[in-house]
Amino acid sequence: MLTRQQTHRPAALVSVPANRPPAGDFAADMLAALAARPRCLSPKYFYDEKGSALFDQICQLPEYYPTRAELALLAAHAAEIAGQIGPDAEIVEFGAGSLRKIRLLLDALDHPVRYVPLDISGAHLAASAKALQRGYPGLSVLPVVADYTAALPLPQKAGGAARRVGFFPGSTIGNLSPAEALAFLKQAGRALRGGALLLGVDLVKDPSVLHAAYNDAQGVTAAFNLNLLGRANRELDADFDVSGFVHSAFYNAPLQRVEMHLMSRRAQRLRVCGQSFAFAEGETLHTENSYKFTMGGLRELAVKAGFEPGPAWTDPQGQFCLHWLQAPA
Ligand code: AVI
Repeated sequence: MLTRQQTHRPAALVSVPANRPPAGDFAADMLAALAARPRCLSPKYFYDEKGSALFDQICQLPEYYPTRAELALLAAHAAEIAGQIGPDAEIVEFGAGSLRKIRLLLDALDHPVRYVPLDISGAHLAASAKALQRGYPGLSVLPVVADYTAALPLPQKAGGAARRVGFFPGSTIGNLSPAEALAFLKQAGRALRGGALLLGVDLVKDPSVLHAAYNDAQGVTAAFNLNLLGRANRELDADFDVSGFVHSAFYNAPLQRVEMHLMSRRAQRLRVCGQSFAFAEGETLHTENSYKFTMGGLRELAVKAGFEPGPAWTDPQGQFCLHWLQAPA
């Protein structure tokens, strides 16, 4: 469905037709998840307004190192990365959250022509884009509300843009299954033809570091996970007893991923959209996978999708990596 984003914005921040994810998807996907075994729901439903705000808090947590590690890499290598991007580029950011990272790039770039942030959370994106526009009044900012894992409803490349460069930070690609990640990269390769993708990925590391990052002491990650049930209660005529579930997150080493689940504390019944479901004690709804990568594994995936890997920037502890991937010509 093509809709027009309704926001009040300054002149350069134009409204765009966007592929807004149909509201009905959450209901259908939640019902399908509850009917299936094992029960699994896409992590994209975390990001309602409250979930997006909780995720911003996660990024500030002492245990959640990826955001800090990636910001430090961008700050340290901005000039080199800007050299790869070149002058007069159009930057497309996938999953643009609070837009902190892009500022580091924009500050280093030689006359960026346009910035196109894509995100599933319309209200959050509009607010972030507006704030960014204030800091860069001369830059054309074109926010697009889209589930970029399903389709890339990108506008035509900006007139005067030398090349289109994608920016996919935060290791959000790790929230896709390997098959979905490959499909996304193939699609991105087509959209960025002749340009490149700057991709940030979290690296395989000591499981205790990963465990702490997804089980923070303040319980913000738990609140983020449990908000999914609150969201269902708010939006889906559901009656989840949120206190009847507990956040569970652990590293699955053979699959190189952190798994998040919501585990039922007791045997219980609940209703969603008029349908009744039972949870046994200890039964879970699997809410997220966060895949971790090796340098070689990521390069292999990129090559499979048609990209040509270029330079990669990583920190001395090997926590996080930014990959420069040349898109097909
Ligand atoms: C957005 N994404 C990359 C985060 C991650 O680490 O997988 C989401 C998250 N889940 C729990 N904490 C953060």
